[in-house]
Amino acid sequence: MRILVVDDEPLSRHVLQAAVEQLGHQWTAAQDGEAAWQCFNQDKPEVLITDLLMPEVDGLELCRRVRADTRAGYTYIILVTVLGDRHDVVRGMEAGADDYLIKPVQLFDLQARLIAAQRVTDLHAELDRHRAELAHLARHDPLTGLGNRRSLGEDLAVLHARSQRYRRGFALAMCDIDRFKAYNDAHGHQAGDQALRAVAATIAQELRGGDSVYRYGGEEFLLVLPEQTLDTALVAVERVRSAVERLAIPQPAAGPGGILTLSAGIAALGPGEAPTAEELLKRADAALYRAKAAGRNQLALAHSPAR
Ligand code: GH3
Ligand code: MG
Ligand code: MG
Repeated sequence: MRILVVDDEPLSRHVLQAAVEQLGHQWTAAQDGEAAWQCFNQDKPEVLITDLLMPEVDGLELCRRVRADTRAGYTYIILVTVLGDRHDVVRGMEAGADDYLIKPVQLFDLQARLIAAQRVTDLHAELDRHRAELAHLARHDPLTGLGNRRSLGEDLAVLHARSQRYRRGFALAMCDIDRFKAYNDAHGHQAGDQALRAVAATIAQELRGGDSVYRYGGEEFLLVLPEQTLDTALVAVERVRSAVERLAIPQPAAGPGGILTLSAGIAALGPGEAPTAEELLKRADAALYRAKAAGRNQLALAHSPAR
């Protein structure tokens, strides 16, 4: 494990360092609480072994700061104190320490504490992994790996608020695969899933930095294009449309030699315009409907009330 050893008395510190090293762990050392806090921030250690009484930032304060740190990973804290200051240990445990040792520290006692520390930090690492996995699952669509409807809602709210505050525009494009029901009917649902994955990957690949794509529904994808106007969004979405066409996925419903295509409706929020994100989505959806009605495999721009 990576262990940070803190003690203002050089001798105690060296004894601890030697013991930690003998037990096969890596260590860094600090001679006071403030230096320890800096070491902690640089390279969050798995274990902190700290003297309780130190000038200025003492062991208690260090415990509090470490526990207030919100980064992933758990630092197991062992307080070290002299027998006479034992009563301070309880305050230290309340401040976030996990265990304590009485000076002079015996190798055997340290070894036992570090076995417990390893178990606890391993458990926390596993919890962190599960938490990250859950957070990912909550925001992503399992089939395509794209952001899901929920993450779209969250991201769009942030973008919309920012656009209002800083008077920045953005564009949305609602894309929908053409005659996808027929594709499924002809090739089966599994092939349909594969086509969805291919289209999703292609859209993601065609987007430029700062733009994002979400799976809005079954065969619908929503592109979010910050800082874009209707005209510039049109160029970006046309790039996406033609890339999907170039995949040349056979689509029987499009006639002999037909391929799978995409239609899209684009809406943009001009700087200083006030519609809600929902209103903008509605406009993009209405434009998509017109693209479909006009024959599919094409884009349509939303009519904003101002235009
Ligand atoms: P249009 O050109 O008007 O958009 O026609 P469409 O057939 O694409 O539209 P419709 O809304 O009638 O059908 C969408 C189809 O998309 C129906 C459904 O079976 C298919 N679909 C939706 N989600 C999935 C999915 O996760 N996997 C597969 N394989 N198909 C899906
Ligand atoms: Mg469709
Ligand atoms: Mg649809």
